[in-house]
Amino acid sequence: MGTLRLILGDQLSHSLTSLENCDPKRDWLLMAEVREEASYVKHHKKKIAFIFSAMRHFAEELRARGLNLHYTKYHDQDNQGSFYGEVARLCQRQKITKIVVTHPGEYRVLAEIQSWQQKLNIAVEVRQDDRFLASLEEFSNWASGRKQLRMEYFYREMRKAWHFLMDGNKPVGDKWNFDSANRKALPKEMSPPQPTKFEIDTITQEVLELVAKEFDDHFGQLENFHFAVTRDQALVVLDEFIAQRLVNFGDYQDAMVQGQPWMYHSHISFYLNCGLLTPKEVIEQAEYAYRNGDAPLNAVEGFIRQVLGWREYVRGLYWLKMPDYKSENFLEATRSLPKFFWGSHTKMNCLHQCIKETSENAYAHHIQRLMILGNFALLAGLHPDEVNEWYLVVYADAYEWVEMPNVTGMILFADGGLLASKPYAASGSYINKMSDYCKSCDYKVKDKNGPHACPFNYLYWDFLDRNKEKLGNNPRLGMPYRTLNNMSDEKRQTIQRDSQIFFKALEQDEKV
Ligand code: FAD
Ligand code: DLZ
Ligand code: SF4
Repeated sequence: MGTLRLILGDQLSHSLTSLENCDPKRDWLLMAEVREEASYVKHHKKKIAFIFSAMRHFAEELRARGLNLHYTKYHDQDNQGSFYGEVARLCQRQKITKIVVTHPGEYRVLAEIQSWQQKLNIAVEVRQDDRFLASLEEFSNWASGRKQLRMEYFYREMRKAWHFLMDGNKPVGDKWNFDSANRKALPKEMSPPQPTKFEIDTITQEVLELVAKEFDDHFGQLENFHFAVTRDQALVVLDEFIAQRLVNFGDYQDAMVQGQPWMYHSHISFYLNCGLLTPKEVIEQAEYAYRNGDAPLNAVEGFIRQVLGWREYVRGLYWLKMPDYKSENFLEATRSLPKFFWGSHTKMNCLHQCIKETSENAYAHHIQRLMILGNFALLAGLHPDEVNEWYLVVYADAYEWVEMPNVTGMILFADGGLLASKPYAASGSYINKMSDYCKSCDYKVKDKNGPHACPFNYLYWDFLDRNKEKLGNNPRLGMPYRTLNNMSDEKRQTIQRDSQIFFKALEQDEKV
């Protein structure tokens, strides 16, 4: 007579609530590599390899703690292929009187778990996930009665509640946000350090072989796998970020350089999201670096805002708005995802570089995801379902709770402005300012129209024109709409014509 404690692949934390008051003699822990999770979308090969390897390493640590763990490997003969199948199998084999699980990260998994009590006739307890700094109830209380849910205000409340970067009641430096200092292009003479890399051990090697065999038709490259797969290794990634890159994180947060996928970013989202690191320890280390004089305030505040602000905020928003959030499509976008998102060539160098790096690394930094890939998806009117699926597939840090608000809310404005006060739309000149991609592009960023013009230039105006009814009254778009309204009919027609030629070529699968 014992409790079954299910640990999911993104719950690799020893402090997990589902492990509290575990009886090592009577309780069973269950971890399972299941086909359903690995293929409900066709995750990037590196993402599957990372999760399976991190799961197997975590399982070893649980066993070393003397806990009773049942671990189902992908190739195990009796593997039932789903969480439910594996839970039901263990319930049949052991005398299980209760199932305990920490709140999962995805709505579909929660709905599934909530059905088990009836199906198995065993009590199911879902415990809070206290690895986040705001509980779902706290977020919901904050959101209650507000018309707009701006991250900035939530972030300030979190700073006060947790007393991060505060001097008494005031924010350190007398300002909540130093973002205006964080928009520099990378000077030519600067070269960001290489990311922290780890050797492949026997566990990872076995997993790499499994993925190569079973998921060969999935997107992305498996070669050059160097992710951390244990907490100790993830802590090394964090330490090296704080010591080597945090100092420049703020200044070059928005910069993009061809051949430099990692820049001065932290590369810790993989580890935060699967539980190898906690947001609290990450923020504390960054604040310590500032207090110690090792990193400037614009960098440290900028970094803490991402983890304490954006990360907690998108999770709160996801759970507040699901399941309806999944079907939001405010701008009524319908276009299919172009094939080049899956790796075939595009002449648009910015997109080509970001997709190539995504395929190689299962990673792209924020501004690539937002202002190149996301910007194109917005301007081209790609359907939210297809864009959401792509982002969920291709990044090793992607789980629906964090991916969907970023896609539906941040890049596609599909929630009608719940998350963002205006769409993040930009023409080629922004990309040219923040990157060196345009120098090696077939298109000319300075040309506004015609066959050689940068497509972002005419698509930007076409997007505003197409969506005038829905966006024309947005106070933050006053300037561009005034410019659009002052354009001659001839200019507008040229923009429309170029956009139509471009979209037709996309539809006919021509190389654009
Ligand atoms: P850094 O730039 O070093 O930032 C530090 C940390 O802040 C990140 O590790 C992350 O935990 C957090 N963070 C930063 N921005 C965000 C954000 N907008 N939302 C939530 N957390 C944030 N992040 C994911 O973790 N998983 C996703 O599936 C994901 N999908 C995204 C999709 C789109 C369209 C966009 C625009 C952003 C997405 N992000 C996602 C947010 C962000 O791009 C990544 O967290 C970041 O690039 C991860 O790299 P890093 O660890 O080097 O981050
Ligand atoms: C992403 C993923 C994959 C690819 N495979 C597994 C798996 O086989 N077993 C598992 O427990 N978790 C896996 N995960 C992570 C889950 O998808 C994640 O835990 C849920 O989406 C809940 O957030
Ligand atoms: Fe991208 Fe346009 Fe620059 Fe080419 S010219 S890299 S398409 S922004």
